[in-house]
Amino acid sequence: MDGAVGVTQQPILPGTTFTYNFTIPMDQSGTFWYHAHAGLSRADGLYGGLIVHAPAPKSTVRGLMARADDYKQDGYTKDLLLLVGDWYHRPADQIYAWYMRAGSFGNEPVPDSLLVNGRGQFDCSMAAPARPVDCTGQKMDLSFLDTQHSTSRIRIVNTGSLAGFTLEFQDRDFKLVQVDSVDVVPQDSNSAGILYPGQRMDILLRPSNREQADSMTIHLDKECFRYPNPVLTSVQTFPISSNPNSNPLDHSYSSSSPYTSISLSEVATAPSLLSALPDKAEQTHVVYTKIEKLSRNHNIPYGFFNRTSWKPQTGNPLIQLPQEQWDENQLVMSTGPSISPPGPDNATWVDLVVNNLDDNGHPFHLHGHHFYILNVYQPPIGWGAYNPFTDAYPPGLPPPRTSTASSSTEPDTDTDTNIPNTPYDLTRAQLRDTVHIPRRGYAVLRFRADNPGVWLFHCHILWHSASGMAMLVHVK
Ligand SMILES: [Cu+2]
Repeated sequence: MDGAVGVTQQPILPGTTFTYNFTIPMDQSGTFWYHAHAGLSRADGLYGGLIVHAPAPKSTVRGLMARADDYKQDGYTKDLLLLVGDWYHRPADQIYAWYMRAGSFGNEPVPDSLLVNGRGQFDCSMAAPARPVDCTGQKMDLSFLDTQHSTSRIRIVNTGSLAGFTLEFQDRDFKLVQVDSVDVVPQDSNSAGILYPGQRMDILLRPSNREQADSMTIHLDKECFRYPNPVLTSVQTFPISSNPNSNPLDHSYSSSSPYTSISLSEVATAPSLLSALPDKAEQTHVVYTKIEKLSRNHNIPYGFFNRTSWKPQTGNPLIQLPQEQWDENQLVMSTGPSISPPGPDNATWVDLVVNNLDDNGHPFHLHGHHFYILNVYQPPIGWGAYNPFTDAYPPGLPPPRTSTASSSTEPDTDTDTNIPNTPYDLTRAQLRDTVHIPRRGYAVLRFRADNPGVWLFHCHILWHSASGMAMLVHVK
């Protein structure tokens, strides 16, 4: 019951109710969120946080997602949620209609502002008559984040439709502890990003060192902003501790920070979570994705995986139909146990190579599974596609070392034969459920197909998933 309309259920019609009944494994906890997976409702505000707390520690907690729990020593006193996302001052169907025409040239609609937990700040004089906004002129602060003498856990979700963002604190620092609900090697900074739509990061925010007012700044990533929207303030600062002299629209911030910003694409997963990762997958699948403005589609931008632009199956959802009855809008990657008898202990390890031929990066999310990101590549020039069935080794990586060790100047030892024949540095794999694949680049994702069902794999930019940038993973 993951809510994907056309895949696992029909839409929940207005005035009706639907009860989600699902079991959360003992070993899964962290920051998640719920949101509409029908049409464009997410952009109109149908979302909220979903926090899964770890069970009380018992020595029996086991498995892939077992929490390291080693940061308990950081002892936070407050547990807070920040739902941050871009925001449009018109209903999502109007925004989408603007995008889905030849005249947009595939340039995404640029948001008007951003929201933090459903509220925002906006210069009311910029409100366009065609885009009325309920503007009170009130300054917004984040004083609920203010814990003067203790550490808070802040769970940050990008609930937006388009833009990633970087989050930065002035006169405060934090420890990054989880990304996508998975423990990472803790890292100190006062800034982290880019958090793309769908992604989450958990930080332990330390108390302010000084008496002066402190604040939080959100920088919306401009990669997808390809035409100007003069009403948008893409860098916004919100005061945390109250100070009558602070100006929430003041974008200047101290550059004397001792930290460099944490790049989320490089954050290492806790080593204890990598022990399950095998050297090789049992199955390999390769797909290509792009936004195409085809003449047969009247130059309207549609998202594609291979030659298929996804649309939800109408009538019964896919999970209730034999695969032969799925319509032509469903591109499916099927996987299942390679060993008999089938069962969770015999689940197949799968490599999914995703080539992003598009001129934009896209944050892809897989339902039903976390995956290990083995490699993400952005070519310096041209395209960096990888087809494991025809290419000797992945672009951007050196050829794998072999066990012959003929070129080695070291004397032969027994350890030479233990070098795995894999081009990937598995010690640097990242366990996530969303991966940003840069423009013209690719990613290699390895996951254990141990959750039977039909799962959507889709770009988490709403305008892209709505226009078809999605496919299915059928775990039999
Ligand atoms: Cu996208």
